[in-house]
Amino acid sequence: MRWLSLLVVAVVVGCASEGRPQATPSAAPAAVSVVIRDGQFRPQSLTIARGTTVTWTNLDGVSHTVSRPLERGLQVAGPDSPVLAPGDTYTYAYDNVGIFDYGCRLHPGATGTVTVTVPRP
Ligand SMILES: [Cu+2]
Repeated sequence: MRWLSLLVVAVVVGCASEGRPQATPSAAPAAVSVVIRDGQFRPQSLTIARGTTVTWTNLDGVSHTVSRPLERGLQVAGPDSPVLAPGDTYTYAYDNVGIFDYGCRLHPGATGTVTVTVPRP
């Protein structure tokens, strides 16, 4: 006599909720991206509203930094990253209006400028 084995497979249905999360109006400050490629910051200059966060990503095969300049031997406001290995990122929030030059400490020819403006009311 043969017994039929009945395999009961419990199918667990993943109950993915139907409702998609609504896109909520973002109150977060704007964010922009700069890449480092071929020894240059791209874009090399950009204009942003105060409070904007800038993220640099090193897409080169060598290390770079994102460094504020020295002025009369004093550090001024601006980004001051550690050495960024290939693939690393660095983020800095510009909270003051002004024109901010920066560069790579390892490659003096690599420079960039961020102009920070007052947000529109
Ligand atoms: Cu560099």
